[in-house]
Amino acid sequence: MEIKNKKALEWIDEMVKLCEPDKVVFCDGSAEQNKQFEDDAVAEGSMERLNPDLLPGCLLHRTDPNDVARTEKLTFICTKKKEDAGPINNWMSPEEAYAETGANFKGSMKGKTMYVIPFIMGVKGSDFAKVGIELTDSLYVVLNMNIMTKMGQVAVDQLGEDGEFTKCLHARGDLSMEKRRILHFPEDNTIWSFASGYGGNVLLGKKCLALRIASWMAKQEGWMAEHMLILGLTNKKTGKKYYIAGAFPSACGKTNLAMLIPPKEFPDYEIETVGDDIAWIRIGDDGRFWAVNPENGFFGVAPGTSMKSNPNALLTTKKNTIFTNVVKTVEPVEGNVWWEGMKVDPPTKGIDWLGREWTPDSEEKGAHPNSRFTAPACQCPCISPNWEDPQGVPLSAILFGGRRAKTAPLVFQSFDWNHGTFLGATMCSETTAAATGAVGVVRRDPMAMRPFCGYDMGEYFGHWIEMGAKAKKAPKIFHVNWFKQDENGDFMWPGYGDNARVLDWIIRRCEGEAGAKETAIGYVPNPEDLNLNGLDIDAKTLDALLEVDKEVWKAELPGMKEFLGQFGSTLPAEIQAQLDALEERLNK
Ligand code: GTP
Ligand code: SPV
Ligand code: MN
Repeated sequence: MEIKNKKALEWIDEMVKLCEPDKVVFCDGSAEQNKQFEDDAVAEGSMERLNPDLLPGCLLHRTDPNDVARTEKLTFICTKKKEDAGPINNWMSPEEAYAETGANFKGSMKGKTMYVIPFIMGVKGSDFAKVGIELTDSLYVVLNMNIMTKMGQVAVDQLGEDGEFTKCLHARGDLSMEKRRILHFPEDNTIWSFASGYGGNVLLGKKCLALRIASWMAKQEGWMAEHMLILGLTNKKTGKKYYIAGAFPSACGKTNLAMLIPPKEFPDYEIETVGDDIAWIRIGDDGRFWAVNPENGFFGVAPGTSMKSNPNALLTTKKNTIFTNVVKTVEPVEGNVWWEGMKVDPPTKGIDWLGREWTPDSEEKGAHPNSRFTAPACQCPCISPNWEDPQGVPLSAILFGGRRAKTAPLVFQSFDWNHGTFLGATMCSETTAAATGAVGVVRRDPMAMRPFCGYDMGEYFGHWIEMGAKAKKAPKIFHVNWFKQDENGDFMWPGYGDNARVLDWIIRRCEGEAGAKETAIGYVPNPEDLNLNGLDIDAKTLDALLEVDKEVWKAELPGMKEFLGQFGSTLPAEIQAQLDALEERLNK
């Protein structure tokens, strides 16, 4: 493999001088070279091979115990002007960031190999794809990038002699929190990640490029980079096909919804998966929103994934998959994987995510709550035939949702685009194990992009308003909540496959066929508007799921005002107008 891009060669040279590796290896993406990388990773001890009869081509990795999730506090947007990062991003000046972490990169690869990973986010050959080059000292990164992106020669071809690319530099360093930094320099199209080995911090094509840097580019270039799943549904009666994108915060159900199987009593739809985490969206000539999944694989949450909850995800991981921080079984079978919520018998003896012996009697969980699988998207049994269409797929609806134990009903529809944008801007969710810090704390996570927006979020809301105004046929916007709880703290809605019933109402609303009642917060289905065929749910629970309590929503207003107030002059007038209108409706 030969890189002919002069800028790329110069930059690689410069970074080699900085990091001082003993050796530089170019990753060409070939099966032979990848096999060699696997063997090398096993030999150095960073990966273990799993049972080849049960899980052919699968590997296991354990991260450092203090390196199990994204570290949002150590993630920075480094723009010349602080205002450009906005009030809710961590900001550092580029000079300070380059100087501080540059000193840590200095000589950090002595005695090690630097791997050069050219990769594409997006569809090969598409003008809507972006090329990156990640330099790393981690084989775990190389092997994951090979699944999550289109890596090697294919990316070098796409880059050409004078193409643009995102400069991505990663070193494991000492894995200390003191030195750990995830730094984004959108003005330089550069990402630096130091002292972590956890997916979201180090697979720089994913959150760092395809969301933070891409959202910045998207704002300049007139498209959108969103933390969204994309699914297709075919109505089996009419044969009509629809696509929906959904923004739910980390570990709030995107992968599960993207692959759902409708319950057998409700066989009206067939679901196909286009993407499970990221959507790049542009307006087509027909005035619709067209969405592309820029990724090549799934980096999915393991715990809770079972043949009951998400068979398609589990089946995707049966070969060529990397498991991180799950239990490795020892007895009665050697070399299988297990995690909490897998709904199969745990091993009588296993090794937990910390590498300790584990049995079902052990007090602590065997798998880390944010343990993950990295699996090729093409292995998903329900992958959409259109998932690599360079044009993308046309969206009928956009969903916002999160974990709300109270307050938000199962589903409601916005009055229009600007109201929908307001719903996204004010959405809330309980924090999860996907990021370090407390779990279960309610926070505002606009469009599920709070940790991933590469610029001022007030400007980002403005971009949403503008995109809606530009599109002749923008998608309808809905809010969903699978996580409403009863007084005992149990989920009231069965979720998973039964979410197809909510998607059905959404599609019928888009077609102007389903009923709803108008409330202060939007259009909410009446119980009879939902198809609940074969679902065992009592009227009281259903009423509670669909309830809009004005007093509860009034109590939300101060929090919304405070949150939106932070943005000052960049908060679009349209969003302020939506807030005022909501207050007026609630007080009527
Ligand atoms: P990221 O990869 O972190 O962006 O997460 P994600 O949004 O793809 O989340 P995922 O689908 O992996 O779900 C995370 C957790 O939520 C898993 O433990 C699921 O079992 C659980 N979950 C998903 N859908 C539902 C649902 O409909 N109801 C309930 N109760 N739990 C769900
Ligand atoms: C998320 O946290 O939203 C993820 C996993 O999808 S990570 O890639 O680690 O960010
Ligand atoms: Mn995610």
